[in-house]
Amino acid sequence: MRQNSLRSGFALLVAVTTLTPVAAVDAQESSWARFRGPNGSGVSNASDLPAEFGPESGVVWSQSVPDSKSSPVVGDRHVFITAEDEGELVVLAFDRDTGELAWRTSYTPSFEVEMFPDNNAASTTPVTDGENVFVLFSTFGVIALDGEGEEMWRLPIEPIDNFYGQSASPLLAGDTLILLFDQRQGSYLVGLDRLTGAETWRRERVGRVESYTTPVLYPPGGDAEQVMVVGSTWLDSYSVETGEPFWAIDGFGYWPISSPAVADGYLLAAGPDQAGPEPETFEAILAQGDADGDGLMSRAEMIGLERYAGLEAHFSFGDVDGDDSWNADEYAEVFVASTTDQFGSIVVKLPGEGSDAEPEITWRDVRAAPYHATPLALDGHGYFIADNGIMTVVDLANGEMVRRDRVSRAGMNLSASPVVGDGKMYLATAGGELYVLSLGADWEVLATNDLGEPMFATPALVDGRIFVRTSGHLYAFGTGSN
Ligand SMILES: [Ca+2]
Ligand SMILES: [Ca+2]
Repeated sequence: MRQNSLRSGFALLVAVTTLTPVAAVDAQESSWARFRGPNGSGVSNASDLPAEFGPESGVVWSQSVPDSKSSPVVGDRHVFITAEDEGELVVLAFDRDTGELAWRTSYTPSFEVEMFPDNNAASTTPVTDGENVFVLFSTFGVIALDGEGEEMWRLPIEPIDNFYGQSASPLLAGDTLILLFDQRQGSYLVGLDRLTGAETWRRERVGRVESYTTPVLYPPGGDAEQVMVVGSTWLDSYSVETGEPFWAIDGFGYWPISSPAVADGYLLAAGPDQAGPEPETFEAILAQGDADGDGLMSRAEMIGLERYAGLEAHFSFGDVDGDDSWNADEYAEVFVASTTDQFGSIVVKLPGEGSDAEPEITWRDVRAAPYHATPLALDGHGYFIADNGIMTVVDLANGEMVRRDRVSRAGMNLSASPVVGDGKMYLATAGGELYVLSLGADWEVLATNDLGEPMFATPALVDGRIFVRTSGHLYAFGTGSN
């Protein structure tokens, strides 16, 4: 499905029920409110977290859950997850202490969206203000549920036109729920009132095409003024209050998947390397393969050429108008992207509060860059972990790489993002191993835990608990001492 125009974005706002005002969001010291916890940093203040655990050890509670890619979030009372389960869009709330299912609510998709098979409508992670939870299903829209699972409001969306499927998760800045919809045409960032779903502001992202990243706030504390978006080639800063743009710098990769992280005045980002062999001109491709002579390369014509036989799964990526053919303009976008050198692991020095200085890219390395995993910054070090488990540690202040090494000699398949708590880093892999590492330039593997099932969700670390979602289970692990 392709949309010629998505400028209308959200459809009608419906079903605004009478609300009891809920206290404004506070610091939430003991929650894990959104994708990768506090401001998406991946860094928890939790202590007493175990290093060794698994299905048979360290289990505080566990539950069977349907498979989907979204990550668990933890509010004051509940652990929330979403799933697409047998055609239904599902929100599940578990008692944080006992694991008991508190409630389950489900929705029927409003439409179908063509997306990459690894993805589904429940790939974005919810956000909680501690009590209520806000979810985004890419075949439905935004839903706000209170702590009892009662619907507060809903906001249908129109289909988002991006190749892999909507992946940017919602976030909260005070009373504003912020959502990023980057797509082939008609990208936008929108702020909604947390309590009513009413649109507070909307910013069209002209010239910005698809991305899959979740924004972060800056400064990272409760007084955030800016929301920062790493999109295709651009890092944009907007006012949290009005959506007005503050500044933008380019130099980032096309179609980024890995989300940015902010700490200590630095932003870390990673863009995937799209570069293939030296690209041919569209004319040259037509000359070889345009069998019907219509000046377009159909999917069949394209993959009929030996050089492009492996392209089938990604053919739609370039097919902006959805006619199952590539024209010269569509190819040009792929061509440009595949020749860019604007990718890799990137460190940006951000202007201090109240400063007129320009943000500046202070470090970049195209080797071993993460494709999926969000970087992490802590104690002056930046950590970038490639999907194959090669970890690069950078000294943020002087922009020097201090170490690059493999987490596992056995190989690794990492889609989830690293998280840190109690002085340990946790890496959940698609292979079912959950690695636990010490930190710093001298990091070492402390434990390799076999969870027995693939993990694509990023764990949540709160109050002596590690909440891990596998393809079939949600676990709360602890040391047994709390
Ligand atoms: Ca043709
Ligand atoms: Ca086309």
